[in-house]
Amino acid sequence: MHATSEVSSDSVEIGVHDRVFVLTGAGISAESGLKTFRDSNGLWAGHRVETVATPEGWDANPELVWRFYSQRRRETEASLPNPAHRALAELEEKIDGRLFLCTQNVDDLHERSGSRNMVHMHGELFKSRCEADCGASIIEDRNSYNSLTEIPRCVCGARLRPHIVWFGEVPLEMPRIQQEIDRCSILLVVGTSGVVHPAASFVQWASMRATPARAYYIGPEAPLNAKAFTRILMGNSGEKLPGLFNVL
Ligand code: BV8
Ligand code: ZN
Repeated sequence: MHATSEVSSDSVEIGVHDRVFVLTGAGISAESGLKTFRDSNGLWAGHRVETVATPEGWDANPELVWRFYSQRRRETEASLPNPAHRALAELEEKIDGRLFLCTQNVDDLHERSGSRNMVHMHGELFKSRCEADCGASIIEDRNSYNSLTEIPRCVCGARLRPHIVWFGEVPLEMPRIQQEIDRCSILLVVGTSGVVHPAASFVQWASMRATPARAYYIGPEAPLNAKAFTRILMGNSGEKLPGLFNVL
């Protein structure tokens, strides 16, 4: 009696010609100890999202915004990648070049796990840029700024702001993201509530094509856009992702 390759119901088969597009959200970093937006139910460190993650909030109180992002820099530095981040980096390695990762997260846990072919569509916590768009390059910045006198300045004299896409601002790398969605055959969405657009529409874009992609969602609760997925695999990503992929 030869062993049949027992494929559990919760496994995602990846064929030799499959291209995988992965979208991750705050949920993939939850098991690393970083709060999700929903856990803070819209209140981040006691602040309303609108106050600390919008251009209006920045204009009204840049010191508060820098204090908020400085605190998240410290929290992220103290956190470690979890098995979900590592599983995606290993899959990228295994199907070399056929995996593209788009994260909504501003933490660097994917990079620290070895992911390479990726974009941060909502910016990066450890980068700052000139608020006057003077042409100076975006800088790597791990500093904390906790008072008005500390707000960093660009060479042109304008203030440096977090390199983060706030609500009402245009996400980064959209043309490349669109291109990768158009050519993927598998869309994997991990740990995002499906509330914020345009990220929440990616599954529609991938399944409304002439040749729809297979779309899987992994998380402990169904996202808002659940019905657009081929399959919902319920559970924490740190437990579900390792061993999930059946690479042919
Ligand atoms: C734009 C950086 C135009 C900040 C972020 C009305 C209708 C539709 C849209 C709009 C509207 N009014 C305004 C808009 C546009 C707006 C929007 O969508 N608003 C929402 C609130 C309605 N969007 C924008 O402004 C965007 N820009 O639209 O520009 C445009 C459009 C297309 C093309 C060109 C131009 C810009 C939005 C970016 C805002 N910045 N982040 C920072 O981090 O400081 S958004 C931020 O919240 C995240 O990055 C993420 O994108 C979003 C939601 O967070 P999630 O990642 O989903 O996390 P959440 O807490 O919500 O959910 C966690 C999930 O994890 C849960 O499902 C949970 O079950 C799961 N989970 C928990 N534990 C685990 C787990 N999963 C796995 N394992 C676990 N262990
Ligand atoms: Zn400048």
